[in-house]
Amino acid sequence: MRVRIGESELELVEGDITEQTTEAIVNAANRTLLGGGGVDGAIHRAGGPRIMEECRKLGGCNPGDAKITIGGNLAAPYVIHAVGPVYRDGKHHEADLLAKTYRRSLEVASENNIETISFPSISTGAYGFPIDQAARIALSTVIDYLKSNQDIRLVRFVLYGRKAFDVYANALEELMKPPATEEEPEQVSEQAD
Ligand code: AR6
Repeated sequence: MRVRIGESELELVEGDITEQTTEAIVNAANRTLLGGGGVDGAIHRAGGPRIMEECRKLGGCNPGDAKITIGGNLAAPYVIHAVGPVYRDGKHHEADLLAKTYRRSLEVASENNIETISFPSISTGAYGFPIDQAARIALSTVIDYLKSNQDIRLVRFVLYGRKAFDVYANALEELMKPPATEEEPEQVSEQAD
């Protein structure tokens, strides 16, 4: 699934983030930047030890922020290591932090003249963020960014498995719907007395 946002494209695919040939892929990292499971484990396994060598020099990364390294043996020349929020109960600024994580990743890409970038579904694995909500936040943050920044030509979400893909595809369809017109009759609800 692919939509146009201004001059840029936003694409959803089902697949493995480590196989993407965009200029950058985003890692769903943790604040140490010293590796872990899920996307993080897969990226370091496929990319080899040179990525970790650079990560060690970065001094960690706060949730909501992102830092860049080389891509090592990956097809993508760069990895942007982004730290999403751990989901607790939705009342600890998780939504704001998740949006910030996507925004910061895109800013880091722009600062490094990166025009094509692939994201995984940050925070929806080990960090437990409900994927329906995370998909809406991820997509709307990227759409807003692309509307005001033309330097990034392609943003691809790489969803792991059919289920995750469908959740993102439904969320994107909803977000791309034109807003309801004002002429629509208002819903009159019956008041119980
Ligand atoms: N390609 C694309 N998506 C993947 C892949 C892959 N190869 N592998 C898993 N996913 P997670 P988080 C999906 O746990 O929730 C690590 O230990 C997965 O199905 O990788 O942000 C870090 O070091 C899920 O939907 O990231 C941190 O400690 C999504 O990617 C912690 O996990 C994210 O799952 C970060 O947790």
